[in-house]
Amino acid sequence: MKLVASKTSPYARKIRVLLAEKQLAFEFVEESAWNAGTTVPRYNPLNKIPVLVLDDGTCLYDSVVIAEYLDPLGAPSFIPPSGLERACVRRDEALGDGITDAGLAIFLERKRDPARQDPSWIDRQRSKVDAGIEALARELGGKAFLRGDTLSLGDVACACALLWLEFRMPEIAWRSRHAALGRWIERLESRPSFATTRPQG
Ligand SMILES: N[C@@H](CCC(=O)N[C@@H](CS)C(=O)NCC(=O)O)C(=O)O
Repeated sequence: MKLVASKTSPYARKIRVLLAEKQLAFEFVEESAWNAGTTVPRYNPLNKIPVLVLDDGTCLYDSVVIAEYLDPLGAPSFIPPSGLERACVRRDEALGDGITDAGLAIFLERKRDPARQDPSWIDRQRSKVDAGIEALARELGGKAFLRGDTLSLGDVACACALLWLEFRMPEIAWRSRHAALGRWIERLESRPSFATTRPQG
């Protein structure tokens, strides 16, 4: 299988971490939807990465669908099999992805000509980022992981979101407000799956 992705996308990092944790072999096709002449629409009509291209040519997007497909392919599993436990991990994933969505909306708005930027839109998205981080900090409390005593998909998604914010918007400085989140993320960053997928570029 091939992963079409950039080395900066937090959604793609979520998938790269899962692939590394499960030690699944794949070809990395480095692409961005923003490149002139991008090939991403060949794989995803929505022109977004990540896309997982299976050996028979099937293209899977988005990252939520790719995670669903990968989870049973190799140990360990990062999504509980059923019920409320599963829903809570998927909710944690939605929280991480939602923080990323709001952060990305700010990042893209700030790339526009300053005269055309909408400060009220930026504030709206910023309040989602801040409330999302607060909710994550409450959910984690002083625990080592969000759910139980092992890494789950929710930890991966939320950590990728916060580390991307730090990469693109260091002024948010969430570590200074949330020491427990800082300790949690330091432990995750020491895993080879996170250490080898740091955003570059
Ligand atoms: N919900 C999607 C979001 C994917 C996404 O927005 N990817 C960004 C890169 S970080 C992208 O390719 N954006 C291109 C665009 O919006 O045109 C997922 O989880 O895969």
